[in-house]
Amino acid sequence: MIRFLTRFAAPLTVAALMAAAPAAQAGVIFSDNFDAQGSSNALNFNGFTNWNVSAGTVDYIRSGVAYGIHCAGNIGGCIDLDGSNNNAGVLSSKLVYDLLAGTTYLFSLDLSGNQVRNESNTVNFGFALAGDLGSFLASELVTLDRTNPFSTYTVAYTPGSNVSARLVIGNSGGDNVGLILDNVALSSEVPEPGTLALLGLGLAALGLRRRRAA
Ligand SMILES: [Ca+2]
Ligand SMILES: [Ca+2]
Ligand SMILES: [Ca+2]
Repeated sequence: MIRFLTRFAAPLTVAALMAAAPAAQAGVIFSDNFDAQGSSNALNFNGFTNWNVSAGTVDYIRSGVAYGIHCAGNIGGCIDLDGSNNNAGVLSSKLVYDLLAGTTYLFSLDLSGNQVRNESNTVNFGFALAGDLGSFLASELVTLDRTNPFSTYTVAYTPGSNVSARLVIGNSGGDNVGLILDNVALSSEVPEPGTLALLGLGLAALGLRRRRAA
């Protein structure tokens, strides 16, 4: 009977610890759906609440109002990342985020194809050094054809040491037709679930060894 308990108690302990471990805490730090940014289309718009247009131009779009462009969910506002002066835009967050070493940050956004012209466009987005927007700490490239529907793309970054960063989103090229941007979010994820699971396994193994030594 004692043998039976020893053999089967350990897996039960691991399962109990893993069940007790909380899921990753995803804390939303910032989000912007552009729906309250304005009530009409605005070409070469540069009056964003949360964003600087650090290079080129972008257009503010109201869903379905003109140009045949629809925002995520077919409602509200969104951004054409290549404005109307043949110089595609770069958006950078007005806020500087002090990112902590060892914490994982998730920068996500919704992108669709340009919806209006048969061409592909590429957007680079990520975390850039606050004082040097050209220096990306982590970034992702997304290339979409005209008809690609809205989908969510995410870049994850875990700094090795504390760093001050801005969120940067830029479309390549400059022909007045870019990818359509909506639903930007920044969140943090601590602690990582894998770490907790490993901790649980470690504790369980320790308990088993102690029980055998006794
Ligand atoms: Ca929107
Ligand atoms: Ca445009
Ligand atoms: Ca283009």
